[in-house]
Amino acid sequence: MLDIKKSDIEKIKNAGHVVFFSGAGMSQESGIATFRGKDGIWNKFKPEELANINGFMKNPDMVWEWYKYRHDIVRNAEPNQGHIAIAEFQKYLPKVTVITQNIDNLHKRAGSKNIFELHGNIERNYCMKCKTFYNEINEIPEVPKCRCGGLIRPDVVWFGEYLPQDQFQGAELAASNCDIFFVVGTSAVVYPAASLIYTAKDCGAIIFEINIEKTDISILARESFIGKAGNLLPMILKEIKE
Ligand code: BJW
Repeated sequence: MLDIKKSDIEKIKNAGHVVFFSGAGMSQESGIATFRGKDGIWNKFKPEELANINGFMKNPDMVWEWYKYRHDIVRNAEPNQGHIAIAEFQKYLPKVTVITQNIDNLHKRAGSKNIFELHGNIERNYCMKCKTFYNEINEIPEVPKCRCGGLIRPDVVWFGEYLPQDQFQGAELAASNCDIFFVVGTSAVVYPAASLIYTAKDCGAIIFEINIEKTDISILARESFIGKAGNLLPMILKEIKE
């Protein structure tokens, strides 16, 4: 059940710019595991061994194999009703921006147009030495080498690495210039991505949260809608369409 006030529906309908800021919970219903929590990836794997440059340099084949495994899951996954609803919001609102921490490309595949990817994209890879980009090599079982001899790594952001500046700057601009900022399926503990919620709030946006449980940022939200993104987003969309 969606418990949203009529006045909030009106605010969304009249908004000039709506941002959806998504995390791993957004894709949970597409069969992609979240990071934290009971069934999270970090319960089975150690981030310090897999999601940082030292782990990769120590054991590149193991890290590559882990990304190959996750790439297979992403490739076989489909956007869920939540991704599809966000894409459909574009038809009913003047400006919609998606800022995602996810690397799975599912917002794009659902049809969203204006997307900032803060933590990269698992479908791209690049040479650490000459920075040449490579797609379509995720099937290779061991870490591939570039023509220049450099190691090829996934184009994702590991702990201790800077976010792609163009993506983060675009996201900051969107967060500081929007009327409504939806925070969907993120624990909001990873920075600087989570700082965008504070940016949006400080710049006057109304924050709505969609999550299966309350988080550290629930206190910033006008409403925290508790439930699955794939259920709640289509319900909000339906209200906007009426
Ligand atoms: C549902 C649902 C459903 C489930 N519907 N909801 C101390 C203070 C501040 C910062 C730091 C600090 N110590 C270290 C840092 C920096 C660090 C950081 O933030 N660490 C914190 C963990 C403490 N940040 C960095 O290192 C970043 N870079 C940086 O700071 O650069 C500057 C710098 C450079 C050099 C030197 C020093 C500084 C980079 C962060 C990169 C994050 N990378 C990852 C991996 C990406 C690649 C990969 O996938 O392999 O990004 S980690 C992982 O966490 C991934 C995610 O994008 C990110 C966020 O996770 P997310 O999306 O929130 O997922 P979960 O699992 O946490 O939450 C899921 C939520 O969904 C839950 O709330 C569920 O309830 C909910 N849910 N089902 C709705 N159906």
